[in-house]
Amino acid sequence: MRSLYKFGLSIGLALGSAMSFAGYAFNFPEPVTPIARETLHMHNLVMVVILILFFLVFGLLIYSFRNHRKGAGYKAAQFSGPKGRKQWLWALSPFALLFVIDYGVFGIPAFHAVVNYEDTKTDADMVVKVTGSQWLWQYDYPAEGVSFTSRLITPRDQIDSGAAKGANYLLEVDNPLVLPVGKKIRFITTSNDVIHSWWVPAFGVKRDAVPGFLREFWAKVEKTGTYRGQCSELCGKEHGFMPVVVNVVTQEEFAQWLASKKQAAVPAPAAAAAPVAPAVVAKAQ
Ligand SMILES: [Cu+2]
Repeated sequence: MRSLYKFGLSIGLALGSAMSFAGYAFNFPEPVTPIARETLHMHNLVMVVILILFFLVFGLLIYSFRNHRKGAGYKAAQFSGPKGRKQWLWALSPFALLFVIDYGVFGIPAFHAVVNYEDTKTDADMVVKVTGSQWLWQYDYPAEGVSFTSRLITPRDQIDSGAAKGANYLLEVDNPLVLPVGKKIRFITTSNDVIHSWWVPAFGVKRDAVPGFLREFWAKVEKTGTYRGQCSELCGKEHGFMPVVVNVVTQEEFAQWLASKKQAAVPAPAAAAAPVAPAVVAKAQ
């Protein structure tokens, strides 16, 4: 009894401390893409079915322990002779039930979700390439000719020397990824060094960025806003310092942002006319 009490207390404390972490919640974040919604539905479906099975099985078990015990004078059933056939019924019916639940109730929607997740090409509106590096993300818009890196900007003293932590501690970057709302974005991901993983919980996407491979995923974000995520594959010393921030904006705002990025990428006429270009200097050294 004492050990049971201790067990209960430790579980309570563990849950209590987990809840005190800001930003951590028990449920999924609000889904903003078709994939995230499907994933959440799948999760809820499985959760409901396994809870029903849990209470059914344990209810039956506890009922039998109480009412069918020898101490209460219960006579054990004999499964020999012609009654033996019934035994097979009891052995096979849970198997059949689990088969139907696994393949029918879970399997079909899960299959649909996986196929949908992998379908990056149908009706894709634009392509964004995501490259993981130790320890930042690089974003390229190949068709638009825009590319930039995205690094953590949380001040070092918040991390190292106990300065008060900001609202988006470790989840803030210099150049967030900008996407238009309601467009299907086909992401292609890879890495420059080790395996990273691009993850935005509200999008329901997480895909490993593997050096030497191009892997794909997609997102069609239905709501404007700022979404945050993290690298979710342990990738070295600063794995915890390469967050993902995505600004989802309207079509017009996206067009404006794209134009401003393109302008920044074109060197100013004065710089282009300079006698020695920086690249030449670098080569000469
Ligand atoms: Cu990483």
